Amino acid sequence: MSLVSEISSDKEAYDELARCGGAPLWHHLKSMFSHEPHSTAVPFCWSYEKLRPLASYFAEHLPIEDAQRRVLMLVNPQLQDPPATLGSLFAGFQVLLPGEQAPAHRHTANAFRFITEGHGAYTTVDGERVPMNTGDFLLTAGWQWHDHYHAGDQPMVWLDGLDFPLVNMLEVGFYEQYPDGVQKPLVPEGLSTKQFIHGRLNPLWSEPSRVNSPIGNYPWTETNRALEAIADHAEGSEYDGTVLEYSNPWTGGSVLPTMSCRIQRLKPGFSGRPRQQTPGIIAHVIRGEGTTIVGDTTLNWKKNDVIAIPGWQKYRHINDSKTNDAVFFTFSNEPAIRSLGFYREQLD
Ligand code: GTQ
Ligand code: FE2
Repeated sequence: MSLVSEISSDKEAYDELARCGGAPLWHHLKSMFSHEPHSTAVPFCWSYEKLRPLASYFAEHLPIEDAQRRVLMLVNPQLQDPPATLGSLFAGFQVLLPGEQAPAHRHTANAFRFITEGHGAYTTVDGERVPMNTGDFLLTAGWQWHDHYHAGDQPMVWLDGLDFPLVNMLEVGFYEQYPDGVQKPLVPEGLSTKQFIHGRLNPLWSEPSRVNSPIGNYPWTETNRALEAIADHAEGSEYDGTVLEYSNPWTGGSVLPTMSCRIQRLKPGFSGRPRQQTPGIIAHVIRGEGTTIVGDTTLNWKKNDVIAIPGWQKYRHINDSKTNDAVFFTFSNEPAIRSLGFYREQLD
């Protein structure tokens, strides 16, 4: 029997191919193998001034028990469903009021928080109470139990960063609710910071036990100390200014295997050269104001705003002020992209 005898036209062949679960690669080659990346995400700036009243509104009208996590997601205009900030990254502003308790859970996705406003809350991560104060950077690595409690007297707002779009892309997402809602402290408060923050003095009595940094909180006092010590003494990068990476004391590398988290300072009058890189970047403005040009889009930002720079789009940062510096907290998927061999950059 001839294998082609029953097919008498191209149309029949294509239809039959589809019925068999096949498709012609030659119709898709261009779209699936583009010359270079074209991100679906667009450059965007989320205005804190506009979002903050909404955080207050929902804090007043939506009980934490109903929300579990009262988070305003920062959704890229081109990534609505499923919602994401950039292709493989998520950011959102979480608000917690005095006395509120966000129940314990855990998930595969790695999370971290950069505290935008407030003090006196803490998050309990695998039995360690980790204090949260403005400017602190906190880690909740994948599959660690975490619940948040606010013991202070003013609202807390922080930026959450998670890699759940990547986790869901890879279809490796697990999630569990903690049976009792609230974890009991198992170790002294802030122990991981006390042990590991010193950087050049690492504890030798325990072996590295996981792939992420063991530090629960990188306090603002330490971050600011580094920024002030360097000030304008170092040249920094012509593209990105002075950039410091929060590091894993066990490896010297990124705090998480999927995401790198950094502090970036643009000195007064900084006008960066353009560059592009495969990982997308999300930046939270800690202080100052300025402009970031991404492709054809101009993003004007000020304190507490969040900007998204999609991967492989040419960007450059400008600090418009001649007298004040500008500081960002940034994160990206660079470690994931590098470890898979997909990192590329182009410097102008
Ligand atoms: O605080 O545990 O923004 O689980 C998204 C998912 C925050 C959290 C988010 C979460 C959390
Ligand atoms: Fe969570």
